[in-house]
This record gives sequence, structure tokens and C-alpha cells, in this order.
Amino acid sequence: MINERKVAIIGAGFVGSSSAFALMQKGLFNELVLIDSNKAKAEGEAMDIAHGLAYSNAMKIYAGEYEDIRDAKVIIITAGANQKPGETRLDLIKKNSKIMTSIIKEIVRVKAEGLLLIVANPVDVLTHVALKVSGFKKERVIGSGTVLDTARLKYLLSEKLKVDTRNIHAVIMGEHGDSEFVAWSFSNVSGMPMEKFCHLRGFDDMDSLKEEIHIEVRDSAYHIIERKGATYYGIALSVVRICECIVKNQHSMLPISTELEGEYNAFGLALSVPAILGSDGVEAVLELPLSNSELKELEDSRNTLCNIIKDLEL
Ligand code: 6V0
Repeated sequence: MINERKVAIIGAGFVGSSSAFALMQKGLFNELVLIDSNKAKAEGEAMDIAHGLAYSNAMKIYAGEYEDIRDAKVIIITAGANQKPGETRLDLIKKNSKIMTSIIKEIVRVKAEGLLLIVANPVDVLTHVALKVSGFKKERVIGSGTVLDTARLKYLLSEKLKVDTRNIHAVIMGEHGDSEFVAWSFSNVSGMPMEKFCHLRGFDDMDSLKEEIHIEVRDSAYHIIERKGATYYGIALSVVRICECIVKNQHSMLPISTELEGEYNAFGLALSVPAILGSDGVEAVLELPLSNSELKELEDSRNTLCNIIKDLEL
């Protein structure tokens, strides 16, 4: 039987341990299992985080085995090599696809019942790999998609337009990667169309502003990696947000990665699209009536991912 308050994280590197630390502080779960092929690393991270429990939430945190995750509500997979300077996310595909396959086989072996949350990159491709290798129904396999990119977009817009991030409604779609795009036609600030709000804030050249923001969001990870070698705090909070939505059955719209079966004219691949998320996983994919240019951008993402997936032996 599933323990609704138990979470597992596979991969205790920068992203896995930051996610564990952020989840511990949020208090969503009362049991957290960390697994890593480097057992000592998982143990060290679990000990370090657990030493803060006295000043945070009461919960159990430990390094475990696959047998320990059978009843976890959410199994977060962050294991994999990370992006090296100059390396695109898609360069990582072969390496991380193999790692993902081996992990999913373990999850299937122990008959784990929870939802899978794929975070390792390239996340859209690995969400598809996880789905295919597991044989789970698609609602159970969720990729973190462009949840992080969307947070970056909202942050950059809020800085530029001097408005609270939480008042900005905007979404990044497509691929969590170089072909991602902003669905500008759906963006607004507390209901006011984005263009109108930008004019109000003194930005009249919308094309330049849109271009600048899009490039900055798309290249954010590269800029951080150039400076500190990896990105992990933003994604950790994105993981917390997705878990919150699941644990509290919030039915929130989040741009997660999910396998499409005809939506947006895509079949048999996972794309980052707005979807409603709740305690059973993906409840519905929202098909936004995108503008023609946005549809073209979505097609670019779809083609990019199709080309990768067709070369994978699954
Ligand atoms: P890291 O710090 O190298 O950690 C990876 C961990 O995975 C290491 O501790 C490894 O020992 C472990 N590992 C490797 N193979 C296995 C295995 N078979 N079983 C168990 N553990 C294993 O990398 P980092 O944590 O920085 O990044 C992890 C992944 O997250 C990478 O693929 C990143 O590209 C990806 N990110 C995804 C983001 C997103 O928005 N989806 C954002 C940032 C990073």
C-alpha cells in the first residue's frame, strides 16, 4: 500500500540533495529515502540534512535500497551525469538514457507503486524512456519539464517590469532545452495582457523585449554552469512545487513533461506542456490555442525530440 507521505530520491548529487533539503523544509513528507550508486554519498547527504531536523520538521531521512521505495508516493529520479560547460542537454542523452533504464528496471523489480518524477536531463526524452521501460500508465510518469524554465521566465519578467512574480501568468513550453519557447499569447499580469502591461511600464518595443527575455531564460542554465558548474536550487524548488501539487491534490496547472497521444499533434513522445496535476499524477493536458508562430516553435521542439527518440533502442 502506498504511503502518501513518503518520497524517494534516486541520485543524491547536487540536484537530488538540494531537493531533499528543500523537501525537508517544506514538511510535505514524513519519510524520505535517498538512493545513490555511491552509497556513502547518499548516507552523508541524509545525515547532514537530518541534523537540521531539530530546527525544521519531524521526519525520517535515510539512505536506503530499492526495496525501501516500494510504498513511496513519489519517486524522484535525478541520477545521471550533469551538463558540462559547452555541452548541450541533448549531448547527455545516450549516457543518461542508459542510467534511467537501469533505474527504472529496479523500480519495476521491487513493484514500486508510486508516481515517477523525472528530473535528470534531457528531461523530456528521459520521461519518454521511463514510460516505455516501466510500462506504467502515462499519468504516473511525470517529467519536471519546463517548470523551472517558467519560474525563470516569471522571475526575469518580474525584475524587468517591477511587479510581483506571483502576479505574472506566463509559461514556457516545448522542450526543456534549446528549442523551448514562451507562449506569449497566453501571458498576462493579473489578467492584464502582457503587451499592455509592458507599455504601462515603459516598454514599447515588445519584439526586442520578448526576444531578450526568451534568450535569457533559454540560456540561464548555461550561464549558471559557466559560473558554478551546475544548477540545483531553482530545480529543487521546482521539485517541491510539483510534489506539493501531488501531495495536496491541488489540480494546479504546471508545464510538466508528459507523453502525448495526439495533443498538439504529437504522438509517442513526451513534451513540456501545461497540464493539470493532482494526487494521481497527470489529470489532463491543456491544449492551448497557440498562435501560428508558437505552433511552429512547438513543432521545432517536437521534431528535435522525435529525432532523438527514433535513435534510442527502447
Ligand atoms: P550530480 O551532482 O553529478 O549527481 C548525479 C548523481 O547521480 C551522483 O551522485 C551519481 O552518483 C548518481 N548516479 C549516477 N548513476 C546512478 C545510478 N545508476 N543509480 C543511482 N545513482 C546514480 O548531478 P546533478 O545533481 O547536478 O544533476 C543531476 C541531473 O539533473 C542531470 O541530468 C542534470 O542535467 C539534471 N538537471 C535537471 C534540471 C531540470 O530542470 N530538469 C535542472 C538542473 C539539473
